[in-house]
Amino acid sequence: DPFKDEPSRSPLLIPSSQKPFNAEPPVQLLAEKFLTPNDMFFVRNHLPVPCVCLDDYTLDLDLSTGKPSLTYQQLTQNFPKRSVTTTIQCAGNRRSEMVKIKPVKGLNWGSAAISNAKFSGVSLNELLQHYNVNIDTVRAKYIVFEGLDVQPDGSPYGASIPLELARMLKNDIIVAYEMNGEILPRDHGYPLRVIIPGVVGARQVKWLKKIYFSPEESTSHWQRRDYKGFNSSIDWHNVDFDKSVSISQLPVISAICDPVEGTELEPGAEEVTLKGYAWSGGGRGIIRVDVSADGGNTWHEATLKPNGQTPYRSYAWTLWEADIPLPQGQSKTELVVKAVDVSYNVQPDSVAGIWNLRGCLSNAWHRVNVTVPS
Ligand code: MTE
Ligand code: MO
Repeated sequence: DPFKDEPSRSPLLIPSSQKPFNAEPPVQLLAEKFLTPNDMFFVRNHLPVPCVCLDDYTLDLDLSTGKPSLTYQQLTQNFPKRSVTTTIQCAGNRRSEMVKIKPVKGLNWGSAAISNAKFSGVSLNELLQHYNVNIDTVRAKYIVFEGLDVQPDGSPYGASIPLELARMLKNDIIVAYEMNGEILPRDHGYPLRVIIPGVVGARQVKWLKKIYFSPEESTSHWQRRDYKGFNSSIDWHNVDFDKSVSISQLPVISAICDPVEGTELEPGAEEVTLKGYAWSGGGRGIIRVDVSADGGNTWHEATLKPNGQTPYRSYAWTLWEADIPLPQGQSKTELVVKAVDVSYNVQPDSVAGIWNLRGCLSNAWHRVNVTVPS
């Protein structure tokens, strides 16, 4: 059984698959803490979790500079420790809402395939400088990352981002060995994982083994045949993955974490308190969160909890809260949230127009139905 050495996990996590292990925390817990505790951080594994022995481990930078690979010890001790607090989101977060329009292929994620943590490690740029590589002048088009987790045919999990994007983010990309001040947990990539803030989870390769530059994208299944967007009329008989751009920076999203779908509020309640998250890719900060207690007819502004970051380098989510009046004399109502990022990007109002066969990028207004007994 390739899954016999899996790490132990919190019983609070809600699995969407066991082998490989995939799970999200209870959504109400997400909005409670700005930094998601490590054992509550969502888990997205495509393959068995590799068992890494540090004695045999090196990080290989295939840069033809003649300098040897680095050991874990060298990486953790010979470079300054850099940190970034960032939200990681799976492209399939909130997929379960797309499924209601038409079936899609993928794990049936609710709204919690997203979490936020402080990652610490070595700056990618400083690592490259150690190899005398200047990321601004290196001749290539992509930077490729490979993990130690392998498919039955021996090929590893791999991902890439355009070098242009890596250059923009060069001081913010880190090779992390710590998560929230603890040693990186096995489920999240022990011993090393690349953190590319503002970019989809799929490119932030865990159990990092190799980094190299290439004239083309990673040839992995997940780069070439997955994690891409399509219009709603494309289905499996007419899909052409080569024609679609790989997802990297993510669009603006938000969700109500509390109350959850189907909650029965206090009899005769006149107000409701909503809590949730809002986030946008590319470091675009959240400038406004609108909430409604009548299905989107009337809007109120939620109170944003500052994430301590600046508007164009805002990698962490913004948690928000709102006390808003409930429509009176109605036994049920729909709570809604939508967020606006610093580029004034907004979320689409409904799922139908953004449906796609893989159920990625599900960022429509988030709706939660509650009842109010009289
Ligand atoms: N890296 C490796 N090596 N193998 C994987 O299966 N999954 C990716 C990414 N990095 C994956 C990986 C995907 S799709 C996501 S969403 C994130 O890891 C999830 O990170 P997490 O499990 O730490 O939340
Ligand atoms: Mo993902």
